[in-house]
Amino acid sequence: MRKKIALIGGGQIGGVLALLCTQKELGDVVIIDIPKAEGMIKGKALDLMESRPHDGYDVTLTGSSDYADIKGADVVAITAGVPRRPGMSRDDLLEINLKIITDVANNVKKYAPNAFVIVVSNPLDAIVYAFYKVSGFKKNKVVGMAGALDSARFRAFIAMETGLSTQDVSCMVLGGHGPTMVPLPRLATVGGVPIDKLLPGEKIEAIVDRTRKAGTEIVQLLGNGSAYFSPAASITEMIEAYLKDKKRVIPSAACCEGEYGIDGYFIGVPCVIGAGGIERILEIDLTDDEKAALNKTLEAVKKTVSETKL
Ligand code: A3D
Repeated sequence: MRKKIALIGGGQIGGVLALLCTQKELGDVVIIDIPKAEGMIKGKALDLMESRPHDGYDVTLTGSSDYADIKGADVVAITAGVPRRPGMSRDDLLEINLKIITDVANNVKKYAPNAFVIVVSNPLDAIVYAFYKVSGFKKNKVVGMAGALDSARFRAFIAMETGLSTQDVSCMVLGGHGPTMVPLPRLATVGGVPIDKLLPGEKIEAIVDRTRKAGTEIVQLLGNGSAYFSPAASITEMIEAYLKDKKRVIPSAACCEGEYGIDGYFIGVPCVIGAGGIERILEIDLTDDEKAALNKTLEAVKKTVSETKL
């Protein structure tokens, strides 16, 4: 039997995510949105159904505003909410997206209690925490997508600056999904070669800075929303890792209980994603500077989480 993937929110990210999940034949896709947007998501689902003959994929897509349609979903990816506009920080979205995630969490708990849930709505670190608290799901079944995207951006910039293949770039970004995130250039390599052998120090610093601000760079260019192709690709990678039990190591916002000295917060750490969901958090030794940066990002995460009052 095919797997079932529920996408809560069928906007910019949700639409591209539906396309990527079907092109990879990861499972049947149900897109849920508010009643006002039902025509739009039914239209996207039908449009994708009609592109099946070209690509030859056999999964089905449907759009609905009735949560009963996510019944028994194996994976739930949540992009419901509002995105940033120029001049807004991710934290500016908290009030509205918190109300939405509370409603979504209650419905996911009711209809898809065994799903692996990937939260994407911003401010990510607080919204994933809120989903966890409201749903009561086990910590291995709830994760925030952020590190996959932040690391992909870091990788893309390294590839762009070195002129080498993105495929060979490996790197990691830890911490909260915001300006205090912690890219780790010390661990970045291209085909196993450390990047400080390929790029001068000031270029590496510029890449790190651009990575931290990459979301805002896209918001400013688009003018009416935030990035959606790369977030959708990052979510797809996580869904695939879970459904295919790939044991991928993907930086993700996971609930730490003692790892990295963090307790009870979701924050970006290297995670093993397989059939058990977040199967393991990998702990690596950090330098004093990296530890200080992680503490700073933790303070930022604690601040937004405290505003959820959960
Ligand atoms: P957008 O295109 O506006 O889509 C959001 C969709 O959610 C819309 O179709 C809404 O109708 C729908 N929605 C609103 N309320 C509900 C509800 N109660 N139930 C179901 N659906 C609802 O936004 P987008 O797709 O560009 O972005 C979605 C979210 O992802 C935003 O909060 C962004 O800030 C966030 N985002 C996160 C990242 C990360 O890396 C964490 C990256 C990019 C965007």
